[in-house]
Amino acid sequence: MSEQPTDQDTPGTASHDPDRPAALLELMATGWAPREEDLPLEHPAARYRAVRRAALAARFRGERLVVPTGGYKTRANDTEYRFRPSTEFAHLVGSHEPDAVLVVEDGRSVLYQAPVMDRSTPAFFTDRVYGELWVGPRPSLEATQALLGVETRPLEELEKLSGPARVVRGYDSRVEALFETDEQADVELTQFLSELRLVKDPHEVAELQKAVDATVLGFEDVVRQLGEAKATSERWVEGVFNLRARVEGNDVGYGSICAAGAHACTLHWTDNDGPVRDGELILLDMGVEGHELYTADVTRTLPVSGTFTPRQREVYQLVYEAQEAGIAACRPGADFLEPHRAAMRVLAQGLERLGVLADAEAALAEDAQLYRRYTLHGVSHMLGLDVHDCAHARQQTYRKGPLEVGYVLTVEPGLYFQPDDLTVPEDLRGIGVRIEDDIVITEDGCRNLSAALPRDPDGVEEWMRGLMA
Ligand SMILES: [Mn+2]
Repeated sequence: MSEQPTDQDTPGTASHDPDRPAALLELMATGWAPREEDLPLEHPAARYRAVRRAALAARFRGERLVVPTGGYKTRANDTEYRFRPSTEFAHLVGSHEPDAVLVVEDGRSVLYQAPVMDRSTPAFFTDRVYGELWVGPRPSLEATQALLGVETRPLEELEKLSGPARVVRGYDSRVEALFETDEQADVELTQFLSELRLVKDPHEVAELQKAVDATVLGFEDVVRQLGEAKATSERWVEGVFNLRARVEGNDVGYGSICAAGAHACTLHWTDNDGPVRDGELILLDMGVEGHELYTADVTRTLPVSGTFTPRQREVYQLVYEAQEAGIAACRPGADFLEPHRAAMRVLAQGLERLGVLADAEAALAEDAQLYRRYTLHGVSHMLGLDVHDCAHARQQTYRKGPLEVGYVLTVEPGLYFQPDDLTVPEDLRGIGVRIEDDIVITEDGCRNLSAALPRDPDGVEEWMRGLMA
């Protein structure tokens, strides 16, 4: 008798999976009720995405444009990271299915996506990455088309396409290999899509507001649980915020920075494994990514005890005034860098008062910029689906361009006195403060989406008292 045939080496199975005898495979393939499905109503974002696709088609008239969402990324061996659609794809389509691809051609959009699995073949229960018995049912093509308002076809039909195309690269090498592409042409496509995201439409601003509102709840949770953080570590703070992010939204929009004490001076402190102590500050840079993947990006620097020491308050007040100057510079037509310059002037002058800089004006000189030893980073970046949104936009439209109505950007000045910096007074060493808000440019100036979280030092203390009581 020969051995039972098994599917041990088929894709999506693991070395520890038990053998599957043919009789079992046969049994599993039958006896399932047909799936019944009510078609969903069109998603409120669908009409906005249609406008974006139309703008894309108009820019590259007569060409084939290919926007993949990307696939699962391996964390280790046979475990994958949670899937997140590519930003370009999310902006234009909104499906959350892996491996899907948008093709825009002659003004017509087609979404190629994996259909519901055929249960007469074993993959639906043997494939632990895609098998619907492992990971749950996926939406049908009909439901996806109804929800998103885009013609949706089986993914395998994509492979019939070939010839020249512009492709958003970096997400799906199999899709890139299907077409004749040109690197420069592809860069132009990615660049255009980045610039298309600069102005947020009303639906996007509303989504950003939802992400910010959830973030505010997360900050409140953290303050309520500072006692637990003191008993454990910064990790408690990270965990509490993660909980809120997963319940209210999709995830955190970036690795939370929960930096107590001198960790605040490490700009991207994400180990979050240090102690949380009374008498120190804790810098929290955290943002919820909402269900449509727009993310907040908010920073508050809080006294762990609920009350600033006089020296902490002095530094905090200075950063607050710098942020006020930065926000005041946010209006249509202003340079993107104007909030930065305004905040840096305030910080440099304050650093002179604190005895850190000998001469603010000299430090501000273009060919010196000595204040940057303590300010470290720029004050603004665009915010949207990506925390650093529109990253492929050209300099003339982003960093060297004017602010326009509908832009959403952060204003986030900071001061960082490294614990071993001999150029600063001893009692300032180890203090790091950043305040960051999410600002939308409006006709008459700007609106602070994160204004619900107090920023001024008295307001912060009062807000904390209310939550810690
Ligand atoms: Mn930021």
